[in-house]
Amino acid sequence: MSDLFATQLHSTRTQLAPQACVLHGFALDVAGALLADVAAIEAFAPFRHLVTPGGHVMQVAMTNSGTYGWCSDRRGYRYDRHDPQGGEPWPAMSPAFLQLAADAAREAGFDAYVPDACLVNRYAPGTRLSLHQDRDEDDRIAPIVSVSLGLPATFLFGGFARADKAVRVPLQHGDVVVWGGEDRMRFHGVLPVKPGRHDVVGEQRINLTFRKVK
Ligand code: MD6
Ligand code: FE
Repeated sequence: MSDLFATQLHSTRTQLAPQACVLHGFALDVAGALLADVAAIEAFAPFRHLVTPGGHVMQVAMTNSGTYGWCSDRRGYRYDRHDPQGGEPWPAMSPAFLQLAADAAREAGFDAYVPDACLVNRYAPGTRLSLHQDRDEDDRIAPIVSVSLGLPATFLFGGFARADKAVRVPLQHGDVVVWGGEDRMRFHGVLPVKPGRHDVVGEQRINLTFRKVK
């Protein structure tokens, strides 16, 4: 994409559904602060490839920040207050994380958003995330706020059944996707990340997914 097009998309919005939208470039101004916070989280709770209940190793590398962290192993998916690797509480959510999540949620029509979990995902080139619903949270109405940093990716945003047709949404560094309310349980995923190098983030895509679990 040309710089001109990228600039035009800065601070515009794409509505995906009644309560789902992309806020283009919404996190650009705070990307540096968010990445510094990711480095601090990673130093304390390293990225790791979780195993699914079915025994597959996930392509996406994950860690967490906040009161609850999303975990997967042979026993199932769940949220845990402690990192199973080491038993410590997950690193607290930073002021920059909380502020960006609340600001993006408000911009998308969700007031007073206070997430209690942030799943931090790292996609190396070639990594994909197959269509899924985020359904391990008690709160099925509060929005998911998903921040893209680094390499671009194509986000898939579908319906309420896996087989429903999904739209392809190009995501750039600094874009934020918000989905909640009646659209909270839509299937979504990420196509394989194309090889490349981002000026700041390098050969990877970092995604922050904020949720309200309890
Ligand atoms: C994204 N990620 O990377 C969207 N969900 O743009 C997700 O929807 C997601 O990365 C559950 C677990 C990890 C994820
Ligand atoms: Fe998800």
